[in-house]
Amino acid sequence: MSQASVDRHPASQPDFLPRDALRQLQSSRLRDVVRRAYDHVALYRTRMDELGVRPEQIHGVEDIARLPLTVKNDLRDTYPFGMFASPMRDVVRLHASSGTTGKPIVAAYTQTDLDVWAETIHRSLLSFGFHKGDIVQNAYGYGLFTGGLGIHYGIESLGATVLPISGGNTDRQIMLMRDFGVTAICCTPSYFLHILDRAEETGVDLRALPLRVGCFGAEPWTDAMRRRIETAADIRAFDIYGLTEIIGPGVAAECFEQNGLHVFEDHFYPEIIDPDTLEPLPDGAQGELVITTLSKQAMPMLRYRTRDITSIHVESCPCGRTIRRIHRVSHRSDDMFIIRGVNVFPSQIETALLGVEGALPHYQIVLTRHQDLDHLEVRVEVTPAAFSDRVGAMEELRGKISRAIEHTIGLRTAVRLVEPHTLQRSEGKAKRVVDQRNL
Ligand code: DLL
Repeated sequence: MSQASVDRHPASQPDFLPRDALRQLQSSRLRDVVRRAYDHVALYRTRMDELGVRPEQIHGVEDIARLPLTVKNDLRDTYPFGMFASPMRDVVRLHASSGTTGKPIVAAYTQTDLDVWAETIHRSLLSFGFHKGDIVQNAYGYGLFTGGLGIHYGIESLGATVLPISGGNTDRQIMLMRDFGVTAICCTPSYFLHILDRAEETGVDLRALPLRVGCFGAEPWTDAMRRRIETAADIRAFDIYGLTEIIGPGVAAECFEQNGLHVFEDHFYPEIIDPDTLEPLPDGAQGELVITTLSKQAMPMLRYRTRDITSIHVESCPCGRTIRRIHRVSHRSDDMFIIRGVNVFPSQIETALLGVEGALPHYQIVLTRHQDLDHLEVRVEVTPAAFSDRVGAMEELRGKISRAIEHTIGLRTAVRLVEPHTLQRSEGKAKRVVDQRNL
C-alpha cells in the first residue's frame, strides 16, 4: 500500500480537515466541554467563578485563554474522583500513573472516551504506516499504566493482529518476535534498546527479521537515539506522545516526515505558554505545552499544564495533514537540573555522547555533592570493541566523550566508562538521572 493511500484511510480523515472546518469543530466542542466541566466539577466551577468567567462567554477557541489553568496538584488535591464529570456508573475504566511520590494521578473513561482513545491511536498507527495484516507486539506495560491497554485497542481498531505481551521477560519477547513473524512493535525506546541488546547477546539479528516499524514514546528520546535504533534493527522508529491526565498515549504522533508530532487537535487543543508569566505564546515560540481536552466526558481537562517543553510548528507539513505539529518533547521543565549554576537537560547529554563512536545508548547521569560542591558524573557503557584493556585507548574515548559533553553544556564533566551490560535496564521508562545531592 502506498503512503498516500495509507494517509487517506477513512479513519485519518480528521487529520486532513480544512482549517476552517477544524476550527469550527474545535469551538463547538470547547463550548460543550466547558459547560460540562462547569456543571459537574466543583474545582472548575469555583475557579471560573473566581475569574468571573461564565461558560456562555466562551464562544470558541479564540476565548480559550480566559479559562483557568489546571495543574497536577489539582488532581492530587481532588484525589481520587474529584475531577470526574460523569457519574461513576458511566465510568467504564480507570487508569493511574505511578507518580514518584504520594498518591497517583487517576484517569477515568466513559465508553465514548475509550472510543475516542482507540481512534487517536488508530490514527497514530496509520501515520506510522502500520496496517491491517501487521502482527504487532505491544510491549508497553498492561495494567494501570495507560501505555499497554491504550495502544492495544488502537491496534484492534486498525484490524492488525495484536500480541498483548506487556513489558518484561525479554528472552520471550525475542522468541515470539521471531516465531510469530512480528512486523511492528510498540514500547518505550529504552526498552527497545534493551531488547536489541539482549537479541545481540543471544545471537539474534533483528535486521534479519520481518520487523519493520516501531511506535516509541512515554519518555524523551533524541534523534541520535532514533538513528541508533533505526540502524541497529533496520526499522523506522516513530515518536508517540501522551499523558495520563489527558488520555494516555495518542495525544500527538509523528508522520512519515519524522519532523514533529501532529496533535490530534480535534480532540486535544494545544497551547504554548510562558511557564513563568503563564501568558500564551505564539506558534513557533518555545514554552510549556498546555492541553484542553475537547471531547473527554469522564474527566475533562481545561488548559492542563503538561510541564513538557516544546513549540508548535509554523510551517504546514508536506504530508498534507492540517492538524498542527509540535516539536519532539525533549524534556520536561522539571527534568532540568542545575549544576554549578548551569541548567542542564538529560537530552543534551544524550545527544553529545551518542555522537561519539564507541559509546552505547546506555547511560546514567549521577549528581553528588562533596564539601558544598556539586559534581556531575556521566556513566556510559561502551561497545565491546571499544572496551579494551589498553588504558590509552579507553582514556582517549573518555576524553572524547568528556569534550563532547563539555562542548554541549559548557561544563567539564566526569565520565566513567563501564562495560557493556553493567547499567540497569528498564522495561518501561528509563531513569536517566540519579540525584544524590539531597539524600
Ligand atoms: O507515558 C503515556 C504514553 C504511553 C505515551 C505510551 C506514549 C506511549 P504518563 O505515564 O502519564 O503517560 O507520562 C506522561 O511522559 O508528560 C512526558 O513528560 C512524557 N512523555 C510521554 N510521551 C513522550 C514522548 C504516558 N513521546 C509524560 N516524548 C509526559 C517525550 C514523553 N516525553
